[in-house]
Amino acid sequence: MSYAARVLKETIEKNPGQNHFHQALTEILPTLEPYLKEHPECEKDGLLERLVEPERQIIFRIPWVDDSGAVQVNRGYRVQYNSVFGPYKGGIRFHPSVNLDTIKFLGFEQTFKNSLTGLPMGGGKGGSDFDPKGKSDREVMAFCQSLVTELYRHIGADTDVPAGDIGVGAREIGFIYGQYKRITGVFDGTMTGKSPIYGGSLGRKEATGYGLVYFTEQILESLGATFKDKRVVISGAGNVAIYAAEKAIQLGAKVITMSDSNGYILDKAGINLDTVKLIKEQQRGRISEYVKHHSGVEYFDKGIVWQVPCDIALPCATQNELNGEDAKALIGNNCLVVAEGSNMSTTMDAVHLLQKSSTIYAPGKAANAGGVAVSGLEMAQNSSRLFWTAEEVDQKLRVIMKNIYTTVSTTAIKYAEKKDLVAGANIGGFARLCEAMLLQGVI
Ligand code: NDP
Ligand code: 2IT
Repeated sequence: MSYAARVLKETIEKNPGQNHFHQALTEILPTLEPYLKEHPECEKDGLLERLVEPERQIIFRIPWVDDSGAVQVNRGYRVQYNSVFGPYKGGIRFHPSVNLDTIKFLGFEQTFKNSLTGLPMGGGKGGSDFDPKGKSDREVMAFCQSLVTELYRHIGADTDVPAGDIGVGAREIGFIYGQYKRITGVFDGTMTGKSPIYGGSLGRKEATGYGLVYFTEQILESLGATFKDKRVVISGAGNVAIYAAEKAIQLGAKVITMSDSNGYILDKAGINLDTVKLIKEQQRGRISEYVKHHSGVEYFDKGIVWQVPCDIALPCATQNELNGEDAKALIGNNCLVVAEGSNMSTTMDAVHLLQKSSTIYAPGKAANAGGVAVSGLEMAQNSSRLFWTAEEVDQKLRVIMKNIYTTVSTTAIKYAEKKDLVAGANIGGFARLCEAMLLQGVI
């Protein structure tokens, strides 16, 4: 049995029931084989065994009082995965489905993603099973303040810098940072995705979606194509989806679908993003309300966007939202590129189908790295007490996404095949992690 196969088997056995974590391990470890063969020092140094085990996992109680006066208790998590490159860095997710398994798979992926950015950030992830949907602003604030009353002792500008993810946007980050500052008495920028008025970076809100489109642009360029006049199918209607749509539209594409967990809209004339922003960012409403604003639009409360014929597919909602049947539909419709805005958007069988087809598949740890990359830029601005213009940040984001594409595509050619951006991203991230971990000794 190879080194990677042995560690995969042992890690799965050691973490029973953590199916998302198993999936991430199964997607990553086997692709590292060619690199591990070339670098026997990795096995000698127990590199993989150390990499799959988080440095620290924190689970805590979050009690808070709802608007009716009742006490509620949620569970909080922070998994500090790997600090070889810098402070742990990764988002916080609020969703009822969150458990230790979710946070571990996200933290593991994040470690590779952050390595690919080349910025000084380790990997981590956090979250809670709290559901912000339908809660008042006061309830969300009470919850966030209680979360930080425990979390503050584990985070800090040089130790662990959280950010947003599903269910955590500017409102939640403001409440979290405010309470962190109050308890610690320090304004040190811990938390990224802050509003630019009190220390956030311009361009962070847009960064994941824009970065996803910049990455996809590189893939299209390799095919001699551009976004112009392409039909783009997007899932989700949150932070990543909205700004992926915005940049794709700016580049001349037509975005024809968006969705939420209730259903999807199909607007063949091209989605009006101002309406989506109004519904989602201001009213916190449902995507179904879009049909009240525009004629000729269809709303489906069943089915999924991937059956809609398109040239480019950008999953931007959640994990495992694109399965084998969806992949078959996309391939059958001659979709050129599937690029992941969400983390682990695609099931394993769908990944295999896409890789065997002529559709190019780009994994999230490369394609959606723009968000955390601009978080890294926010940290740099905070520690130098400077603000960069939106243009400066966007320019840096473009360069980072291009560099990631170059790393991923050249690594794919060297160790697998040109189209295998999965191996390219995994080995690209791993090679840097290995080198740095070997230099820091057995820790
Ligand atoms: P948001 O909370 O802003 O939006 C999430 C969107 O996805 C909503 O439309 C939501 O619909 C939908 N969604 C969430 N969970 C599910 C589910 N279980 N089933 C169906 N639809 C669902 O989150 P983000 O846009 O920030 O995050 C989206 C994805 O992108 C996640 O996978 C996240 O990890 C990833 N990501 C985010 C980054 C960031 O900077 N924010 C960076 C890199 C990756 P509904 O409102 O109905 O729940
Ligand atoms: O998955 C991700 O990369 C994020 N949710 C963003 C993390 C960050 O620290 O900006």
